[in-house]
Formats: sequence, C-alpha cells, structure tokens
Amino acid sequence: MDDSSEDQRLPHRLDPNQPCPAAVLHSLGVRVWALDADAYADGDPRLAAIRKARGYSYEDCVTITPEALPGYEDKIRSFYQEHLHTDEEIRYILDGSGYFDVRDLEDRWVRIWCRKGALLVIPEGIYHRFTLDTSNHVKALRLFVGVPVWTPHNRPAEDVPSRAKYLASVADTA
Ligand code: KMT
Ligand code: NI
Repeated sequence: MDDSSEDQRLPHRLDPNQPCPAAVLHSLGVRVWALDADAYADGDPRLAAIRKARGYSYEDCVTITPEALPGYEDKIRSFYQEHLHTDEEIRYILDGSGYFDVRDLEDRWVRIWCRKGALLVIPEGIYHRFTLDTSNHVKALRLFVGVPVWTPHNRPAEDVPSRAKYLASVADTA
C-alpha cells in the first residue's frame, strides 16, 4: 500500500498497483479462505472442518459500527495502531468489509481487503493493524484456540517472545 496519510479507510493502492501474490501471503504465515457466509447460520461444514483442523474452540461475534460498538472511536484507533499478539488473530467476515494490513519481510505494508465470506488468519508475532473501509461497517466472527487473549502489543514489541518465534518461522519458509 502507499504511505500517504490520507483517510485510513481509503484503499491506499500503489499506482501502478502492486498485487501481493497468494504465495507471498502464505510465506508470511497468513492464511485465507473464501467461504459462503450465508451458510454460517446453518453450520457450514467447511468452516467446521477448518475449526476442527486448527483447534478453534472459542468464537464470538463483533459488529463494528458507531452504534453497535461501545467505545467505538477508541477501538478504531487501537485497531489501527501497529501491533502483534501472542496468538493467532482469526476473523471471519460475516457481513461488511474492512482492511487488515500486515508487514511483509521488507517491512512494507500489505493491505488485505476482507469482504463477506473471508476467513483470515494472522499469525502470532506478525505486525499488523485493522481499519474499516468506506462502507464503515463490518460484522466478524472472532475465533480462538482456548481462552481468548486479545491483548495488542504495540510496535516496538521486539522483546515479546512471539516476535522472535514469528521471525524464525518465516525464515524457515523464505
Ligand atoms: C481486531 O482485533 O483488530 C478486531 O477485532 C477488529 C477487526 S474484526 C473485523
Ligand atoms: Ni490484532
């Protein structure tokens, strides 16, 4: 993405565009699936299979709009602060859309536009952030292995063990 300081909700696409191949996302440890969000209510078997394979035992649902999310302005700001977690961040977009930005191995931002049906796994220890897009609305499932820990460790977080673990894991795949 470009480095302009314009509204974070805009696409910020490079000109000319520089698409990020799926293989590059994969080498960063990011996983994506395109599912049918309308099948969620009826117990989508594809989602069930992913949950089982990856051990996702917890789920809840968040709706991000000024009306639905208590402390909206503060949360929007903290989602967009560059940070990492000590666990995977797993989001399944049930409605609306938004951007997850992740850092590549050269510390450039890669912007991932997630729309309804996108299931995204951001690995432990990668620097990332989230923003709504100009639709200003997203409804997402949050999945987790075990008891959820949502704590963001804002950059710099080089002393958090998950950071070294992440760097070692991407060195293996590079
Ligand atoms: C997060 O941790 O960044 C969030 O839960 C907000 C994004 S969910 C679409
Ligand atoms: Ni996060």
